[in-house]
Amino acid sequence: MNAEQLEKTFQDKVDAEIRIEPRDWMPEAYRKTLIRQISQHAHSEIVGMLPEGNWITRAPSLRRKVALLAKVQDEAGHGLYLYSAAETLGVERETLIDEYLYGNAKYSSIFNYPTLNWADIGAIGWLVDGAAIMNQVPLCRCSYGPYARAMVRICKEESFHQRQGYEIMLTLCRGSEAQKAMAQDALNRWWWPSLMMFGPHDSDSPHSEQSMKWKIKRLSNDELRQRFVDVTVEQAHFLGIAIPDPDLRWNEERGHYDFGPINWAEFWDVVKGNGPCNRDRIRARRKAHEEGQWVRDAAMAYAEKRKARQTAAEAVASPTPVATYS
Ligand code: FAQ
Repeated sequence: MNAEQLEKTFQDKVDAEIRIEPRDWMPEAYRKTLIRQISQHAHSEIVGMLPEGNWITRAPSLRRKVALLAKVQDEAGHGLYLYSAAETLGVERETLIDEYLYGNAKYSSIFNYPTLNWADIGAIGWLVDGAAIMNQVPLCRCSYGPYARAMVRICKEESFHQRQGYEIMLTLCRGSEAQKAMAQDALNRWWWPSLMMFGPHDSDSPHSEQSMKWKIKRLSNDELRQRFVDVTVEQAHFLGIAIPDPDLRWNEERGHYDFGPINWAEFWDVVKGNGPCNRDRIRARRKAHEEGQWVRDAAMAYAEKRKARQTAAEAVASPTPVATYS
């Protein structure tokens, strides 16, 4: 088949909802787009451990500490599934990690904001994990098999994370006036950055059109953002706290909430590395990576030892046939 036929067969498969697997032919641009998106997603999960990790030692009770610890560990697991999915596309994990620690690979803008008090842990679970689920459930139907399969488990875990965050918010909102004020303050600070997580407007999103044609993305950035607003506003009403947006109102005609303009200058500034915590986040990740070198070395040495032992055992079990003379 020539390149054109290969491309057509590929697109026909995608259109027929047949998953693309690692050994299947795929256009180079599809492979590159997936490596970009999956690795950015993996980096986000790993950097995303930092804002909440900051509160593990200060959680207000043992139950809260255990739940937060489990959540942060889950994020590490998500990063690992995602790096593994990216590796099926023929790229080394070390290369990807180098690009984000020492190059300029992106990770989600949201993790460059600080967690100032315990209510922020509730707001992250409710809003950030809520936004993550909204964006990631459609990815379970992504055309690339390994990414879609990784997303199934990730979404189940994100769903638990969202609930634990909402439950923290509910507890604060049913507590003292001061606790409710903390919940409101956290919502005020996390609302707009959460809306930014979905990425630029569709008209300013260079990758969306092609990614939707390839069924990597199923819904556009703006569609997902609108779904998130519609669901979350009702949850805020239940909590009894106010979304910090004077333009927010139900639009009967559209059947959706209208909301005010997003500060895209702030978004791009954060993406370019100038958010409140970008430098701290990268510094913390580099330190953890460099201090963990001995663990990776030890794991590699152990794997090599095991392999050598296994090869030796196999040689004893099935010795090379020796020529016999009669
Ligand atoms: N931050 O053309 P588009 C989580 C970049 S995981 C930074 O629209 P695309 C779990 C974009 O990369 C959160 N950069 O791009 C958790 C592109 O740059 P490039 C992460 C952003 O790929 C919870 C440029 O702008 N989730 O939260 C952002 O079609 C709690 C143009 O944008 C995922 O990664 C942003 N927010 O759509 C963990 C989900 N938005 O590469 C711990 C998978 C856009 O050209 C605690 N990813 N950019 O240099 C996706 O769904 C997509 O990649 C989008 C962006 C929707 C993020």
